[in-house]
Amino acid sequence: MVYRKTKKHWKREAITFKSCTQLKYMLIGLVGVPNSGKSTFFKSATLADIEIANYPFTTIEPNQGVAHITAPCPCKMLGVKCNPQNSACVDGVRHIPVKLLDVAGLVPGAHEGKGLGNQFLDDLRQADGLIHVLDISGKTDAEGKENEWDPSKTIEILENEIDEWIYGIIQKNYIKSKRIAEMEKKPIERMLAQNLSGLGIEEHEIKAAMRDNNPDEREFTTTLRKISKPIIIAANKIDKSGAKEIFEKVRESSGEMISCSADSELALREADKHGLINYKLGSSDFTIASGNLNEKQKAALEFIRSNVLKRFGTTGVQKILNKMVFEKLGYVTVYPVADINHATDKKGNILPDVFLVKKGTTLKELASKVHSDMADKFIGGMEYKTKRKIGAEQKINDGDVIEIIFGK
Ligand SMILES: Nc1nc2c(ncn2[C@@H]2O[C@H](COP(=O)(O)OP(=O)(O)OP(=O)(O)O)[C@@H](O)[C@H]2O)c(=O)[nH]1
Ligand SMILES: [Mg+2]
Repeated sequence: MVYRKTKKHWKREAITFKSCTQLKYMLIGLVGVPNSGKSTFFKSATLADIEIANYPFTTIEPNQGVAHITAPCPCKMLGVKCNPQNSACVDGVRHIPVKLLDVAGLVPGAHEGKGLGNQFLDDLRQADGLIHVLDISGKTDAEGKENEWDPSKTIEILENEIDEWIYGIIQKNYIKSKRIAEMEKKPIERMLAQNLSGLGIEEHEIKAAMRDNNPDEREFTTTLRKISKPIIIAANKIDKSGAKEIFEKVRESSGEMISCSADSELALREADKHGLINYKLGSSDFTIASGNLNEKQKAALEFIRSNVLKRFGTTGVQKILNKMVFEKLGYVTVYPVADINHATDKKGNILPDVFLVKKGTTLKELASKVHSDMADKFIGGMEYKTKRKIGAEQKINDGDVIEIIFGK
């Protein structure tokens, strides 16, 4: 299902998301110059019906949809059969929903209104992290046109545009925040955090960025963006000839990036959806499931197997989504249950819900996320594997199954 930003559709989304027992849906934004493959990445991860084309500015209105990150489900280790309610389990792998946002292409000078400008970036204000979809085959220039081009230049340009956008917002709020902070004798980082809450930036992140620079300095924005909206580079179109060599060169000069073939992922996901192949999220191979494949389809799939999966391990799409949530943003999974002996909710569903919480979250903090109104009745918790009591300040481990105990 895809959600577009019309009032009607946002409303539909709110209803869908509210019915799940997941308090915060991670929001991951896709950014990049036009024609780099953002919509292809989006479609491969959400299977939403959206437009993809080989010319710049195909996407104008943002597309929002649900993708899934994957993590080992405790059901396998515990030897139980689970009944997931807010997620899915496929052969012992939990598929956890996250929101994905695909926006229009960004060109140099967008912050001054070039191309489609950067107004549409406002849709990314609440993004937890950004995936920069980059054409690593060196055939898309910074305007999204087909030209020989060094992709390392695109990295610089894109990050600069994002930073200019955030810098503009900070400057609009800094003077006001400073004045109020002085008047009310409050820390500037608190006032600024209040004014920047629409950007999803928190006080401790502002404080960390202020160690090196003042908020009116441009460097402050770059530091703050790195802390609060990390970027992963998806080195897309790795399937094209010559792309691997450029990938290795750019990685040396520009740092970490993950090879990606969104186009291959889309072909595999669609073939799997239509029952032609068996292909699991993030897998390094697939099997043929139907005799209905014609010679052309077989050849296309074999090409993906030998040219992408065998050479690069996977298509990269799942690896990038997982890396964003678990490594860059530092989340772990936890499975709250109502009955620790059977790992069930009140209705008897086994391992019903998975929550994503930041590494280092304590049991008490988890309790306040699960039952926001019951913090004062909180007593403690029990962990499923050890059947031991755990205290309020104990930190959650990845994959923990926990019963939170409340007083009456
Ligand atoms: N070979 C190859 N082509 C790709 C890949 N990903 C996308 N493409 C092609 O690149 C072109 C642009 O793809 P889109 O997904 O529409 O790009 P976009 O970044 O959304 O473009 P705008 O909406 O215009 O900003 C299309 O012809 C895609 O088929 C890939 O992994 N490999
Ligand atoms: Mg697009």
